[in-house]
Amino acid sequence: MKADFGVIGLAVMGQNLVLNVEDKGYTVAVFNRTAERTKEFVEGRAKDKRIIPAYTLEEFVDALARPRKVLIMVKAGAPVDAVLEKLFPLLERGDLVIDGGNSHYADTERRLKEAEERGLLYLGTGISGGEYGALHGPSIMAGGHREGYELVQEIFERIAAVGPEGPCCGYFGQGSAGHYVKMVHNGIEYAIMETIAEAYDLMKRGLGMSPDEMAGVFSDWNGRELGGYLFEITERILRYRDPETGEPLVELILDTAKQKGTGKWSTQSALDIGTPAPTIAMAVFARIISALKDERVAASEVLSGPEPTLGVDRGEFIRRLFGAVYLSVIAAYAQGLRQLRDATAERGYGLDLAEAARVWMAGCIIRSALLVPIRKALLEDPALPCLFLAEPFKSAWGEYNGDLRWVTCLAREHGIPTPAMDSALTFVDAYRAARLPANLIQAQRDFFGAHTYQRIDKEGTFHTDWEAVA
Ligand code: NBP
Repeated sequence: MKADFGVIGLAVMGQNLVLNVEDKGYTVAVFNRTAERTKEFVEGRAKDKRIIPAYTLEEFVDALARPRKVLIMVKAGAPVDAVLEKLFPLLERGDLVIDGGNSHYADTERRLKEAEERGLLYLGTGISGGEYGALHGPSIMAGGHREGYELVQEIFERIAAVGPEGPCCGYFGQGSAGHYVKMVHNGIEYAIMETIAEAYDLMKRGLGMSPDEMAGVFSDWNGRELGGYLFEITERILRYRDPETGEPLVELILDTAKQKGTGKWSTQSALDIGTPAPTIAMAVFARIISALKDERVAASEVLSGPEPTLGVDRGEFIRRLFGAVYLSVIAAYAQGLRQLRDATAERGYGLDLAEAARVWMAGCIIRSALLVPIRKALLEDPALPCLFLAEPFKSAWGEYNGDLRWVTCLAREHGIPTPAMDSALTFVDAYRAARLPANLIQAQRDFFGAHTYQRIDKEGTFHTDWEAVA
């Protein structure tokens, strides 16, 4: 009997996806570069299941029913090319290769072309939800050959998480559309995580709250309109005690965060296409600064600043902190969705933004109650330039922007960095400013570089001999 589906790469994601697909009634062939890992898997978690181990790629390809459907779940970058170099020549016209890792979208474009030249189908597919999602229902963002998606649509719909508006998987368009949507998903994830970390810092250093007290605040917020996975896990993290010491584990963890690629790529692409994504960018830079631990410790001895204690009423601060966090989280989604809109125009993806909101409703890291009104706003106006222009976000801005101003002012007065919240506020303040000081920048550019400028009182392009006038 031949397998319905094949998976190459049996690390965390690969193993759990295999078990998820098998659980839905399919036979799965598996291969991993290191044979020991395959053996361990089939003798352990995969025992007595419809899982066929292969110890060479030839054996693996031979075990699959045609057209073959192969999912690659290996480390992004060179490992994907290493697998494809050996796999492509073994496949036949009409077979499908799915790269389910966090590949850079430019790599996906290149690999897709190569697959096409060989008569193969290719899907660059973002899979979110980590270990748990892979096993119980991830969010799946596919892009590439539509005929390829049709071959696996049924499997994807059966393994995906089910949200309030259907299975959380979708086809987003040609080329690298799927990996691009996943990359921006991760950018939004960075910004929400940074916002939550800033709220934690304000409560901890600013108000002197204990992890259990902060967990109570996150639990309350999680039940409100911004509730979602990242708020839920933050509460659970804050309540977790280290079995060895009995201390809250979070306080024993080193304060340096890694940024592995997708958040950085999301920001690089935002800069390339000229779309404003400052909150996502600040979240990446916040992680970069956190990694300078030794320098920060040394600087803390020589650079003075105010005491972090906020000295305000705790109840009032927490009430208003909610507004600040809520608007910052909306800013993260607003900027990510705007980036997808602009990428579609620039890269010709044909992305459906409401569909992205639907696919993010369950299974993925940025799932949130907010995605229901976000999708509704995008269905009403598919070309919506900024979420803050639509209800209920327009009213939320009106209701809470005073809180965001107050919280970030206090944070600045007391020397507690809140880059995500600050950038969310200045993003909207700049966006809603009918006149910005860029007129002066135009004048400066014309002064030193004769770059010319436009005027508000007449048509045309102008240059001034500023030295002469001065
Ligand atoms: P890893 O990203 O840790 O990759 C480990 C796998 O890559 C192993 O199967 C390893 O084989 C294989 N591999 C490597 Br490394 N170099 C190889 C090569 N030259 N040729 C063939 N295979 C090679 O696994 P993961 O955490 O399961 O993630 C898989 C993909 O999914 C990544 O792109 C990741 O970014 C993405 N992703 C991960 C998560 C998560 O929560 N972990 C969530 C969402 C997406 P070996 O056993 O022989 O070393």
